[in-house]
Amino acid sequence: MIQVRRLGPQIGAEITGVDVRTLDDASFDTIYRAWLDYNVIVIRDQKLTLPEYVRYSRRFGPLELHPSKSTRHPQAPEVTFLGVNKFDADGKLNMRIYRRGAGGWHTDGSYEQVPFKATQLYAVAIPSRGGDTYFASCYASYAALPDPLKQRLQGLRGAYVYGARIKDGEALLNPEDRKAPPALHPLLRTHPETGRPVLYFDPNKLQRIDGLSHEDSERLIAELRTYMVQQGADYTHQWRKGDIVIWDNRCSYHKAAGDYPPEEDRIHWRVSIKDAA
Ligand SMILES: O=C(O)CCC(=O)C(=O)O
Ligand SMILES: [Fe+2]
Repeated sequence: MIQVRRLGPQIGAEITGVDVRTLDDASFDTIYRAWLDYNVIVIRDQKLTLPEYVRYSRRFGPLELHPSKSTRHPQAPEVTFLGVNKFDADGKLNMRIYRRGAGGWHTDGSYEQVPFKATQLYAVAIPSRGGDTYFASCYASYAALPDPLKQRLQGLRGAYVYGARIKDGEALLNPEDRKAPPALHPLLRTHPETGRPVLYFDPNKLQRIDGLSHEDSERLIAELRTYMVQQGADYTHQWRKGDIVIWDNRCSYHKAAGDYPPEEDRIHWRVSIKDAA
């Protein structure tokens, strides 16, 4: 019997009593609704092959091929490997792989013309300690903005490029994929399915705020950073092997802790789910 249990005060819910390989439509609807309500959904104890994972993921929408081609799964290009090939040939820890997603609060796919609807991770190997993923609500960020700031943000758009604001941010891209033009998105967006307003913001990939001087853009970016994580609107996920976690990139921020023992494995299969254009 499917059950939904709230995890954080505003975001995060755990689903129990399901095997995603044999889920009927009514149970999937329950998961999808809970996902819209709680933004981050955890399903424990799943034992999946790669094709089973891909098949389940597609129920949320078509899958996007991630631009980091070198980290795509060799047998399924729509799946990205996280935590694989962590050591270079000379035995040195590759920090781009080890700390992937740990460079700061962000939302996935903001550099796309249509940003990713969702990201889903399946935990294949989990270290003995550390390696959590942190989540925060963009609805709460919007709600915390003072009215004059909301007014200033009306009509402003961010220009997003993969890795724009982190050192060697494009390192996981092939050289030929590094010069994509920025994607422009309003800083205040309405979630297409819930109709609720959000602060849509990703300082890692935000090259500049369109139409502002460099100084004004930098000042506003610094100011908006302070609204990303609101007290009582976060959730920390402590992974167990077999967990599936899906988050809504249209209304949540996340980051990896990036703190687990590097000699241990932390491996996820990741899919990026497309939004309707
Ligand atoms: O590994 C994690 O905890 C999250 C990594 C991340 O940011 C992502 O997969 O988009
Ligand atoms: Fe991410």
